[in-house]
Amino acid sequence: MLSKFCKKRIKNNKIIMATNRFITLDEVIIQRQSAFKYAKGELSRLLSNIGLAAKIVNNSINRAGLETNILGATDNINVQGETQQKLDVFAEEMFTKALQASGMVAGIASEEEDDIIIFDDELSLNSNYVICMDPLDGSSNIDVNVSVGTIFSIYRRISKPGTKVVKEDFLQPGNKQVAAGYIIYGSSTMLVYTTGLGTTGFTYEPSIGEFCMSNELMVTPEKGKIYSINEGNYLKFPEGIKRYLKYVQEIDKPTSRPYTSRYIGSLVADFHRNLLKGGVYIYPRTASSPNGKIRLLYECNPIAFLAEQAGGKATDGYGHRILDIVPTEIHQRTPFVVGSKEMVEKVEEFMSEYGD
Ligand code: AHM
Ligand code: MG
Repeated sequence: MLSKFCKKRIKNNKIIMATNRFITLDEVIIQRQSAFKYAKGELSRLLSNIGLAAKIVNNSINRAGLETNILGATDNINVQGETQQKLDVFAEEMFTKALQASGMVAGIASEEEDDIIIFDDELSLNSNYVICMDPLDGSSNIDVNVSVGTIFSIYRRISKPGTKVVKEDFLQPGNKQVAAGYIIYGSSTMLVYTTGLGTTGFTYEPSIGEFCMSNELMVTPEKGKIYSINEGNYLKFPEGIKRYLKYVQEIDKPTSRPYTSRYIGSLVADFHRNLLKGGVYIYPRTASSPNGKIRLLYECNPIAFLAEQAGGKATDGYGHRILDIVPTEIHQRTPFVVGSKEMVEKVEEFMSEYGD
């Protein structure tokens, strides 16, 4: 749901989609920090450091075809049972270093690590924030020059500053996020983030090495015509999803059906396109993956927060708002339906009528 802040800005016609001067990420973060309810400088520094790591990773991704040591798989299998790509490992290292250097983060939960990473230098121990991240989402697309992304989610820790962070600091529901965002390494590189006052997009300008504001307030269409799902899994889908797919493929002029199928296989890229154009991304549970594939902490929650802040919706397809799910495990998975409000609600309707 759009916040009062966004509605007021839309009403007063204060949305500037493209500015006539370059306003950088750092400038915007500082301008907006007065609206933040906790200590002002901390989150700003943290977001700024995420921007810095994004530039370093972006640089390597752009040069991936030319670097001999950066493409391809490592010998490691991560906690998800997936082979780690070299760029997965590199991106994780860059983000971890930048976050520790900010001195504002006490620990990280990452897709690539079995357990939480605890920072125990004095500055980090005394800091207030923890991060959940997927350093490089869409890994299977790295080697073939298709868009990938980084996803992050920021929480205030529950444990006392001055002590080491514990798992419970990360097992908070998504509605407790203080900020979240992603970086998409695509035809251009963009950083999109929210602190609960709308969703804002920045485009990387390589000539000055800065992220510049390009989408001040991103508002997603209430309905769209794009559906994104891995249809290769069709036979394993719940009955509700099979029926929904039949519905979107039917010819019906008044509702602009059939819809268009678009699936990149990088959540960040599929979500980003749907956010701008209107659409729905679905990763349901399947017969072989009863909890779906997408991870709650560092994929679903941040994307759900951004979606809601842009006027969209995110559920598990069974009537539960993603942001209200209380996690019990760091690498917990959940079925995921996210995007334009009316489209998500339609999927919910089919799921409640036909179920699994
Ligand atoms: P990853 O974080 O290991 O890359 O996995 C998550 C990705 C999502 O970005 C994407 O939407 C999905 O997995 C694609 O999965 P599939 O190949 O099963 O369609
Ligand atoms: Mg991922």
